Amino acid sequence: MATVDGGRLVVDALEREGVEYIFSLSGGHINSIYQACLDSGIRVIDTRHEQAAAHMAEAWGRLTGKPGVCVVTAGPGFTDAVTGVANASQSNAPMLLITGRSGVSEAETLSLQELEQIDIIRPLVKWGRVVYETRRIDEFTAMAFRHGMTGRPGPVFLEIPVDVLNRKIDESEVIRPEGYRPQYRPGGARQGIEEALELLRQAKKPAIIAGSGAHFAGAGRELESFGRLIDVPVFTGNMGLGLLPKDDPHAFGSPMVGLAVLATCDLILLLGTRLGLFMGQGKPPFIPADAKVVQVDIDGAEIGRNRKVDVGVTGDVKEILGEMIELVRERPFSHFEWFESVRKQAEEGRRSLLTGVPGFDREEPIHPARLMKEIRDFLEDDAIVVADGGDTQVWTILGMEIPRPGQLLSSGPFGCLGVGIPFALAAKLRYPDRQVLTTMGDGSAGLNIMEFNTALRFDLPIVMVISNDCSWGMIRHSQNAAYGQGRLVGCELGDVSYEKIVEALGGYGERVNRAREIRPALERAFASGKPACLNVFTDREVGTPMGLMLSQLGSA
Ligand SMILES: Cc1ncc(C[n+]2csc(CCOP(=O)(O)OP(=O)(O)O)c2C)c(N)n1
Ligand SMILES: [Mg+2]
Repeated sequence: MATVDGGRLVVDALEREGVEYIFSLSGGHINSIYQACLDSGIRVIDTRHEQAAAHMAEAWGRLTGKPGVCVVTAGPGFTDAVTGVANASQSNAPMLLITGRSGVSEAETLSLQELEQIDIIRPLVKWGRVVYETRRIDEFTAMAFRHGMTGRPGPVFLEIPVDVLNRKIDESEVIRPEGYRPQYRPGGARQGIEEALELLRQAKKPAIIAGSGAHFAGAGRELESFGRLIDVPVFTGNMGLGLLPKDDPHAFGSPMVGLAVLATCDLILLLGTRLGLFMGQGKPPFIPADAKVVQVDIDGAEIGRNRKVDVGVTGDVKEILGEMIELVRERPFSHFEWFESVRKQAEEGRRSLLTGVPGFDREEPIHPARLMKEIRDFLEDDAIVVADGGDTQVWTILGMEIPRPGQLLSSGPFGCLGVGIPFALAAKLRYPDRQVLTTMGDGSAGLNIMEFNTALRFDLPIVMVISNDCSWGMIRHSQNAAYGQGRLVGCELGDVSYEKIVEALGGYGERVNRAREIRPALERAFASGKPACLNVFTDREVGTPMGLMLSQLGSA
């Protein structure tokens, strides 16, 4: 009988799950996985920092709905990846981290890179285990996929000690799992669905807010039909952005831009969105204090977080919306008048969001809102935008119109600066024929800029547009607001030629100072066919309400 080693067993399991890439940085503890990849269809995308590999795996998971796989070596390789796992954990993104470890036989001998990794990662993952037997590696990898993909998505973790990984065993000893995942997603209790619909029917001014849960359930078509059937404003947030086509009159964009409408609602139907940061913790103006709330979530533990919910239904958003649609068809109702009364107001609000800010028309210094408008007008309809940075990220989320889901990626509630370049690389890998652009604060640009080397090596021509205010802007504005001028600490970064760093790595770079130069620079950057950096100098004095909110953190 043939023998196999642990690396082969990992790769067998990944291939069975349809994995195409692993995001990684090399190390002695994971060599046998690399070797098995060479003889398989799986390509190793090696980054310059494990954090970036983890971020790429998260973005891959968000874009495909299946866990992105990150493989890192023991000890420092693992600790470098932890930030990426933490971000994926807060964003409910499907991702699998496989890490090497010093050998079981060397435990407590002060061997190379020995660390109790599982204790560090436990709070960040849905499920995490150490594999102690080579013959069970395939089985444990299958378990990791089951845990990662069942119910609410999130990161999972597998640690394989180097002696377990390198051991060769007889093929006949290997446990090969089969039929290890559910084929169908959970629907909600019928009575709950009927109660929810009854509240919706009675409401005078209802709205829907759909989030990442609706995206991961693939509920776009159902959401579109349901919005149209009962005529309600549909807001979308996080990975749910773009679930309705942007020209659908029911698509009201992000809740952040629709606060005026939301503030007048008497019922909110939450579909796969948590009542956390981006939902103002469920408080006004996101959700009026006296509004009724119906919440649908795949994770019952999310229902009623931060505020009272009138009806909570646990289950998959697509399944539940499907049932609701059938029930409304049997007994139709519509909120057309209310919907019509707010549609124009919302449209106007969205139109003037960027152009209405003072300084928008100025040539120099460029207003960040102007930068976003220029980017938005330039990009093709299927482009993917990644938002990174402090104020820059907020301007991007406010400024972009997202035609389809998965076209705007930001760090999510973990607020992790530095995701931009790795997220963009994963997006380009997934969609080589589409424009991929990441906006970026100058501070954030510094965190993972070496990944332009990864971009060059794997021919991933992303475009990074830095909104350069020569500082950690969001924090500078919040310090100013809280402590006054003259009390700034640790915020200034100076004028750095980031475009030259990218040029030095082999990419394309340009500096931009005037508003009218933005569009031609974007054209040249994309036409270059290389990974590119536009270093755009923007108005240092412009902050965002989010920055001011930060200044009040802890003062309540
Ligand atoms: C990894 C990480 N470190 C620190 C912070 C705290 N932080 C939030 S916003 C911000 C400033 C970001 O500056 P920049 O990237 O230049 O964007 P700008 O606000 O200037 O647009 C900082 C340091 C964070 N969110 N993430
Ligand atoms: Mg900045």
